[in-house]
Amino acid sequence: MSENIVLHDYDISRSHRNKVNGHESFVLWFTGLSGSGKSTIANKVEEELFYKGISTYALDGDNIRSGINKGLGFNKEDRLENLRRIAEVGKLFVDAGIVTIAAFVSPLISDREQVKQIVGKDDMIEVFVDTSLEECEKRDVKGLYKKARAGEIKNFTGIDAPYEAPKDPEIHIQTEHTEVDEAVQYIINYLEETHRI
Ligand code: PPS
Repeated sequence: MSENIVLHDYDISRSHRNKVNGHESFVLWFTGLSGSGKSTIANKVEEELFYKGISTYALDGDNIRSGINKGLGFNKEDRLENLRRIAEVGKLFVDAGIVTIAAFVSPLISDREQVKQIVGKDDMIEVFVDTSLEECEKRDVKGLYKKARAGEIKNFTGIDAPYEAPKDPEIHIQTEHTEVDEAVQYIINYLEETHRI
């Protein structure tokens, strides 16, 4: 803790907010390669939750990087800082009583461990959006793989920067064998069965 910083306790807490909202708050953290389908699935999961009357908010890679994390690049240190700030924001959202959907490449196990430490182990549900590099490259929705192969983008995850798959994610979606709607339903079922919603 920095010198001369004194934390204040406010009377209205997360548990008051959760009670009023009628549901728990937590971070649903999607990790996977660029183009794996993280944002597509995350977007539809948020929609399902929202129309069930749940307070939600989505934090997404490209959006965050053009705002709060503008200026951060894709080397190891910048990614760690990117994810540290997002985790801190996620923690605030959880305290605000909101089901927070986060979709970030978050390529390293140690990156995601840091997120877990900041958010709190019990408040983070890891969703591995598992799509092979071959498939992501074939889709190449944003044309980034082509640029990375041509050497126009450095440190591109899967090409010249590593992606470490989660060893024990709470939810594992293999997109090459699962339709988007099926994946969304699987995630909603998980949240219901584990009494998160
Ligand atoms: S990270 O690794 O978690 O800090 O990345 P993230 O904040 O999720 O940003 C990923 C999006 O940035 C675009 N992009 C790159 N991705 C990976 N590697 C490199 N070098 C890179 N440069 C730009 C890309 O559009 C990612 O978006 P998604 O939605 O994952 O495709």
